[in-house]
Order: sequence, then C-alpha cells, then structure tokens
Amino acid sequence: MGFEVIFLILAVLVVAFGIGVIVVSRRNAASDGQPPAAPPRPAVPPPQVDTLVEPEAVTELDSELVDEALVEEAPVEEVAPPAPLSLRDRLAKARATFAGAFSGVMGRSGVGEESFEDLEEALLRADVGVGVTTELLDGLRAKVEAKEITEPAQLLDALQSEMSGRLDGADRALHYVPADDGPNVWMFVGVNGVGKTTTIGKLANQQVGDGRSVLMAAGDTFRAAAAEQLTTWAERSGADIVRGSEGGDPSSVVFDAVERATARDIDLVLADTAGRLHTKTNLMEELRKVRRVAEKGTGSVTETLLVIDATTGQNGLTQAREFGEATDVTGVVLTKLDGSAKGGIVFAVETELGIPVKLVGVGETIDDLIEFHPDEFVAALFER
Ligand SMILES: Nc1nc2c(ncn2[C@@H]2O[C@H](COP(=O)(O)OP(=O)(O)O)[C@@H](O)[C@H]2O)c(=O)[nH]1
Ligand SMILES: [Mg+2]
Repeated sequence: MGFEVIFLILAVLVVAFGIGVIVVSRRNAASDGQPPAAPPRPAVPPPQVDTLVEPEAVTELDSELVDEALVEEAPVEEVAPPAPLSLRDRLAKARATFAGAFSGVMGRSGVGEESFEDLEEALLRADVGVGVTTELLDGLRAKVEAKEITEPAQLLDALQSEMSGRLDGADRALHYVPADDGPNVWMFVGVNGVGKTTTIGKLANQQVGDGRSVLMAAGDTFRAAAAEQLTTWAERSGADIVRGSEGGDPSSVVFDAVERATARDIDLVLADTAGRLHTKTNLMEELRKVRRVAEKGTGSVTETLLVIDATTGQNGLTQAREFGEATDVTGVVLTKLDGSAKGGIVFAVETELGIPVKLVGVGETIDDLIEFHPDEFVAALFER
C-alpha cells in the first residue's frame, strides 16, 4: 500500500510538471515581442495534490480514475483570464509617495505643524508643484484654525476632497464632430519617447472597437523605425495607415492621410508627429504647419493631444507650456503613470495651464489606456 501511495504521488507530480512545461512553452511561443502582448497570466493552478496525499482517499481510487481526474482538472485552454489590474494596482508607486506621510499624520493624536510638514513633503515629492501645494495646505490650515478639522482622519479626508475638487468640472471628452465631407483629425504632439506612438495604437484600438474607422498618419518621419512601429499598431488595432519616406515632409504625410481618409470615407485620422527635429524652434514651426495642412482640404483637427510622460514630473509642465504656445493643445495624455511616483503633475498641468488631462497610460499593452476620472485617481492615491 505504501508503494501505491508513493507511486501515485510521483505520477501526480510528473503530470503536473508536464502540464506546466506545456503551458510555459505555449506562452513563450505566443509572445511576439513588439508591441508587448498582454501581461502574463498567473500560472495554471496545480492539481489538488493535497487531497491525493490523504492515504484513505488514495486507496479508494484506482489509477485510471486518478488519470481521468487529472486530465479533467487541467483544462489548459480554458484557464480563466486574470482580472485586469485596477487603477489602484497600477498606481502603487504614486500611492507609496503618500503612504508614509499619511501614516505619519494618522500616528499623531491631533493635527499640528508636523502633520502639515508631512503632507507638504509628500505633495512636493509627487510633483504636485509648489503653487498648488501651498494653496491646498493653506485651505486646510484655515479649516484647522476654524476648528472644522481637529482629527488626523478629517485632515486627510479634507485634503482628498480638495484635491478631487480641483480637478472637477473639466471637459475631458475627446471631441469628434461627424462630417460628411472629411475626417476628424486628432494630432499627437510631445517630446521624443513620451509614448505618442503607443498611445495612438491603444486609442485606435478603442476607437475601432467603438465602431469608428481609423487611419493612422505616420507623421514622425525622423526615423524609419517610427513608421514601422506605427504599422505594427495599425495591424493590431485594425486601422489603416499612410506612411511617408524617412526624412520626408511630415505635413505631406498628414495631407495624404486626410485625402485617403476622405476617399475611403474614414471617420478619424490619428496623426503621429516627431518629438524632435534639429532645433526646437523648427519642431514648433513644423507642428504648426502640420496642423494647417491637416485642415487644408476636407479634414478638421478636433483634438491636439499633448503626450506627457508622468515619470518626468515637473518637466512635463515645461513641455506643456512650450507645446501649448505652439499648437493650441486641447488635452493631455499622461503616460507611464503605472511606473511613476509623480502623478501629482496632473494638478500642476490642470491648475497652472488649464489643460484637461483626458487619457492616462498605465502600461505598455494595447488595453493600457484609460479615461481620466479624477475622483477615482485621487481615491487611488489616498487608499490606505
Ligand atoms: N509603462 C508604460 N510604458 C509606456 C506607456 N506608454 C508608452 N510606454 C513606453 O514608452 C516607450 C516610448 O513610447 P513611444 O510610443 O515610442 O514614444 P514616442 O517617441 O512619443 O512615440 C515605449 O517603450 C512604450 O512601450 C505607459 O503608459 N506605461
Ligand atoms: Mg513615436
């Protein structure tokens, strides 16, 4: 009987290992490198070895039944997909910036100057900016003086609602004006590497999913790889694409894209642009020209989205100023919020420049672009 038990346990382990190897090799074979595929799924749950280790249970089963049970328990193709990561999960780094300060505040019996010092440090580290931080804390100080706030938890609740309140009321919709004679054009601008091309890929996928026909204009002619990258995204999202030659004129790519979209009755042109040229002045001039040309024929530019990398913090504010002056920015896409401790830039951009954050990038895969909801965002930062 002892041998049977050992034999069965060994058999179970061998089968479980075999399933593991098959699953891993299938996953590896499935990944195509670029752009990144969906995040890895959790491993297949191992067969229930514990129940088989019970000696009584084992003696009741004959080996054929065990084999059948194992085959049934390992539906490799039917593994449920993992729940998508929530905004809360993706904002772990940003939340960590505040966590220490919040526990410092909560660890005191009342609310005093030290509590304000903790909060000030956290807000500044999150790149909320000096101006907004001062305003937020002054408001809270007044409430403490008026005895409206006496407890630590009240202080944090008040800060949370002040921060949400600051972001209320902005128009975060992506504007699309249906027209019979030509496409809407959404332009994407921003410095090199912030995530313009990736965002276009993700957004094209959403728009196609919503029933719009989409054409991408590969207006970053600075390097050939940029058009290649956009082509991959076009294939993945089911969008059309117009490319130019390397080093060619970005405006003419966008002009051709609008013409093609008009001829094919396509709803929306997503125009990629270069993040760098030889000098900064030229880049801004170039972008102005792209915009003019996009509207020269039947196209109309209904969004100019500035893409900002959240990990660069206050640098993003400087970029927003420069691009805003040149191109009439209608909204911000804040990317890489998943890896940033500096999500506070949202407040600086909205408060100091009045440009609404419309979309947020929270990862590298096609589904990692979400609409920006301030309450949800602020709540994720405050979750304790
Ligand atoms: N973690 C993370 N990475 C991103 C996000 N958006 C873009 N990236 C990555 O940032 C890098 C630069 O993106 P790209 O779209 O080429 O930037 P572009 O130069 O502005 O077009 C790529 O490796 C992207 O995968 C995001 O929201 N989160
Ligand atoms: Mg690019």
